[in-house]
Amino acid sequence: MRADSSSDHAALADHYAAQATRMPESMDAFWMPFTANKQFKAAPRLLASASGMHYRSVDGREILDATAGLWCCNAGHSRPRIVEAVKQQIETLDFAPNFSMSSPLPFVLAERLAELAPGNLKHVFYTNSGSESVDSALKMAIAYHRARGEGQRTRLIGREKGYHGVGFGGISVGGLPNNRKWFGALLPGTDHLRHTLDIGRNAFSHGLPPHGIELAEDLERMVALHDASTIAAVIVEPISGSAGVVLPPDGYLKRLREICSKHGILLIFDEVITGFGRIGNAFGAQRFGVVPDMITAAKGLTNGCVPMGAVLVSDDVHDAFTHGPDHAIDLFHGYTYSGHPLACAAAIATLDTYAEENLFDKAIALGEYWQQGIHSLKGLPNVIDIRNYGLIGAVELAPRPGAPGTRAYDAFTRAFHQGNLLIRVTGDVIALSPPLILEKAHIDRIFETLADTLRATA
Ligand code: PXG
Repeated sequence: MRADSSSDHAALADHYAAQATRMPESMDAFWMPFTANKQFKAAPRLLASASGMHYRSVDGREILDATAGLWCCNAGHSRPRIVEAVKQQIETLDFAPNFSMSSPLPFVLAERLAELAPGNLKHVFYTNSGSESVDSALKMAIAYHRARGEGQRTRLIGREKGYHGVGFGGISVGGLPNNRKWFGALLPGTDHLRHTLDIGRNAFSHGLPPHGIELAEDLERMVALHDASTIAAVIVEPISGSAGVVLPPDGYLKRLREICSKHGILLIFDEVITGFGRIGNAFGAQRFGVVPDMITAAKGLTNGCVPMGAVLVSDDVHDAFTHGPDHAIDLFHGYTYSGHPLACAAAIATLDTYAEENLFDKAIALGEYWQQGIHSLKGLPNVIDIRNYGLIGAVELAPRPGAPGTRAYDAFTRAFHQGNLLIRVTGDVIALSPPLILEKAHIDRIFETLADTLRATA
């Protein structure tokens, strides 16, 4: 099909729109990520379009999105500014290299992000995903110490239950056994803090769990074991998402910051989920009053509509790379699509939308109502814990004996097919992270549907 005239253009638009909204003829070739492919393809769930708080499935049902896609569409779906900016950009400049060349938007966006960032995190390195942001930050940490003459500081400390994407660096500091055990020896020289999930002491806490600040002292144990002089960085999610929403005990992150500073260890916050308003403020760092040395971001950066990630880097870390002669390359690292113009256009319009609609305040403004809503599920069948912070929520179910994960998965499919509600499950945890544009009526609907779903799920 050619596109020489406006009628040809209209025909092309129809052709592509039809293809994108109907059931595909075959599902064999797409090897779906993190999915039980056989199970999915036997009973597929396909989304055809989206607007605001809702998806529409290929069978025409309107589905309330309680997960912001996959923790990424923080401003809701297909928002006009973002659509306009992306359309305009693709028609103007489709690609521009950023190795010793560039275009205007990466600079414009970096200034905007530096304004939003906490403390002196004034430098922005672009990636295409959270995984790439994490691997970039880990490499920067090791290279930073080397640039300062402390090349023996190479050890990277993560945390049990941590999720830092799927690159070799990310799974090595990550703490989810299924994501690690298949992939060999991983990076050498990593270690893991203990995780902070303690249902025994903290079940059904409203907001941050009161018990567990002492778990931050685990870093002192690492220092005693490895010696601080070998440790480059600690990476943690302020709130772990993929592990099923694990919250930091009150005061824990501040204590981690103190111990890192005392020993010259860089602190990296992986804010792929907590960034861009999810818990109030631009970043979790600000909500928790803790300034890390680097922040990794992605997802909400472009409202999920064009892949993009970023590492926000402190003056101190950045400046360690700038002492060479003018012709020296600062950092031997980067991606073809670092600072892609389409992603930058989407990100700028996303930040404009967040600002125009005060969306970073929503998690605080609605936090109390959200908290009441989710805790109303206490007492329903199999509910063993409920966790919430900002506009994040988790309902943990008792696993079925011998069949872990199946109870939550059944709740997920029932919510989708019968309740017209999109939730997310990991293991036996139902995780919720709605678009920040939601209103009280959506919160009511989410928890009413979830309550019905849990009552119906044996
Ligand atoms: N760090 C964190 C904290 C994340 O949550 C990544 C890194 C990796 O991002 P990319 O863009 O490479 O996927 C993530 C991703 C879930 C879920 O259901 C969470 C993520 C991805 C997919 C599903 O919890 N987080």
